[in-house]
Amino acid sequence: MATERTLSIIKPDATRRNLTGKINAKFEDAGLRIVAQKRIHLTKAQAGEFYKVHAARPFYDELTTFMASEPVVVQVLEGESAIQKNRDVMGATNPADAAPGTIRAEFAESVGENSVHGSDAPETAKEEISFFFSGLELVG
Ligand code: RTP
Ligand code: MG
Repeated sequence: MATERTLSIIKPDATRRNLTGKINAKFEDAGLRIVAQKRIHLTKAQAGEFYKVHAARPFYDELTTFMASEPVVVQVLEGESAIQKNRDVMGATNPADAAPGTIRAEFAESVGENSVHGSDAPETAKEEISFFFSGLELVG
């Protein structure tokens, strides 16, 4: 197993309900270390750029409007197999399908407003980390 880094976003439905600490505790309990973190308010254009892979999907406009609706917390998580570990802690996209104890099972409001984002592969993790963080913000 290798130490990896992944990009996580605590989405507006969760920041609005003041759940950042509870969600961060789930990451830390799973062995993930928060090595960078900041609170930002995306424009709709920035949200659209971040989620451009979904541009043709019917939920794209709803998703990017939601992601720009209120501040988010963007963070870099580090640990052994961090990408998969983070997705395991997040749970399934639709909270109705998410395993008990996962972030989405406990906190998500709907398939769209599902509290967290996590990178899905090493290449996307690298791209998504550099989308939000400069080298200076990332301690080695
Ligand atoms: P994410 O990218 O946010 O970590 O979530 P994911 O991999 O589990 O899901 P993905 O298929 O990449 O979808 C990205 C986000 O789009 C919203 N979505 N809405 N209304 C819908 O049917 C629908 N489907 C997806 C969710 O916010 C999902 O996390
Ligand atoms: Mg995804």
